[in-house]
Amino acid sequence: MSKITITAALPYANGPIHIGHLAGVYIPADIHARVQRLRGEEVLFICGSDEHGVPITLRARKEGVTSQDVVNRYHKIIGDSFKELGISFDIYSRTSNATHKELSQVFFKNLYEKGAFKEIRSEQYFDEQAGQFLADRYIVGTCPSCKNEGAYGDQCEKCGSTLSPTELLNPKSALSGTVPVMKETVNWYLPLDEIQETFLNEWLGGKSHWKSNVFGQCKSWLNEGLRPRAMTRDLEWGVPVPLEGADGKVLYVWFEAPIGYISATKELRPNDWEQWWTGDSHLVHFIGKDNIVFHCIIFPAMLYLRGDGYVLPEQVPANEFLNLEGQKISTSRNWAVWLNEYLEEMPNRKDELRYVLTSIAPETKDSEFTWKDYQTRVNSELVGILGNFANRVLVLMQKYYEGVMPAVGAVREPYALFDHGSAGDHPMVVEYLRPVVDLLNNYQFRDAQFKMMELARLGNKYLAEHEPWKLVKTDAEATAMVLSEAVQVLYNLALLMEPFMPDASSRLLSQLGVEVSTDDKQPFWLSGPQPGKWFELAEGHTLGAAGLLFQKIEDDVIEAQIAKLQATAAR
Ligand code: B3M
Ligand code: ZN
Repeated sequence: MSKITITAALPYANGPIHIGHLAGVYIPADIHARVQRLRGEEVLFICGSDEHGVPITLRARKEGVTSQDVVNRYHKIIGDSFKELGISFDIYSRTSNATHKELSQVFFKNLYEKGAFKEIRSEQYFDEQAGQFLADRYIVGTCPSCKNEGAYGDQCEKCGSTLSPTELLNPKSALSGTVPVMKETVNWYLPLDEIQETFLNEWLGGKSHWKSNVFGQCKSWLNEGLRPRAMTRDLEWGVPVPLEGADGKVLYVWFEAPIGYISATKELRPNDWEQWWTGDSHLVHFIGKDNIVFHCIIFPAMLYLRGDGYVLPEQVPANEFLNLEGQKISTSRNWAVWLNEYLEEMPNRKDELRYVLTSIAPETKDSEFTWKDYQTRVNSELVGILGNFANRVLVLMQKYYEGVMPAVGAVREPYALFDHGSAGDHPMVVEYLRPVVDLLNNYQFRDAQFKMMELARLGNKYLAEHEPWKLVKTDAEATAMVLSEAVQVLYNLALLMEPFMPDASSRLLSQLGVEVSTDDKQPFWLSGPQPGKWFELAEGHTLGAAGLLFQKIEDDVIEAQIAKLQATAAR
């Protein structure tokens, strides 16, 4: 048994969660956490709200409320909606709490005392009227490339160029509208150029087994050569820099936010939290592609400098982006399907969303969600294949055997589903169960779920081939064999569905009249030398009541969603 710390990127408490976040980060992370738990590993699945950073302060200003008000509101919305979707975090914490503030200050101090930082003086824009330094986002001006007059100090949203504040023409402060002046300030930098030589080149060089999109991005950062990066900022909202004379400065949000994983662990396990971050504990970060540099370069550099046996990430299975109806998902343009609204408007369809988003997960390249495709996948795959198979088997079992597993005589060809006399590993394990487990081990959630559905497809094909509803009139023995094989498929399918669709899995298990303890499920999920196990219900077992596993989605429901998306998009 190993300790595994699984983290999912801390969402900015600046807006609700949308389907892009779910497909890229939270659903794969949840599947992974569930599988590890099913295997009997000791898992902590950690997440929380990222409550600092400039966008939050901008939103607060725009709404005329405090930054704390903004994060309180979204922390609740986000946390509740994750819970409702069945994302099985062991803790959903937040970075504005005291534990986090203290721990990130301790972390900073520790690196400071080790001499890890370089103190660098620089000139930065300062708003004399407001009496404060201006974060890049707080400076607006004319874009040097496209002449857009509303460009920000870090980016022009019109032409997409990345900018630095000094490149802007006619810079103005977003706080007071006045022209900012240059003023000297001191900040503490991580000399990433040096850390690249002493640590990152070699450590990252050994990660060629990571996903190619992740490894490729790391390589290109290293090839370009890293530059020192400020770990403190002249800002008010954030964790204060714990040094004398550092008033008005806070820790860079990307310095303290990843420490949020550690402080959440401490909050959850005050007595043994360190064991999850040191020694032979395993660390896996689930993130989106825009977070790769922070999780594969900066945070590992911090953990390395910290020393004291701190672990480094073993895997960072970052995903690409999900688009929506032909366009990029955008919070500011309100082009998104928001989780909290989905849960309200599409009641009792949690597993449908999990299923569809896993089917189209942007694992290797950007992918796309459309409402029509969502409808098709639910209606033809979940209802048409999985639900239909389950329902046919369970209804026929009630009809012919009053739901009690019949006696099955000697195996008879051609009715057997597989070679029951096979000497080697169980044929169904080899064909279906192990491939699903192997794909999951390889972070290929999309293919794993597809392979799981193949078992349902097989079940349907098997029924169609042998037509037990006809066979029953001529051959009682063969009928018992066919239906009993079909029930066993359904039983294994119900188990296999659990990490992907936990609710539907438990509904199906109860329709099958079984309760399996977590311990008993273990052999199903093991990999390596122990190849997994094919589960069977014994003769005489009584099934539960049949019911519909999934409901068809009608056209008008989908049309209403498309119309809403168009109508509420900001222009
Ligand atoms: N708050 C999420 C984002 O970039 C960012 C992740 C922090 S993980 C420590 O959307
Ligand atoms: Zn521009």
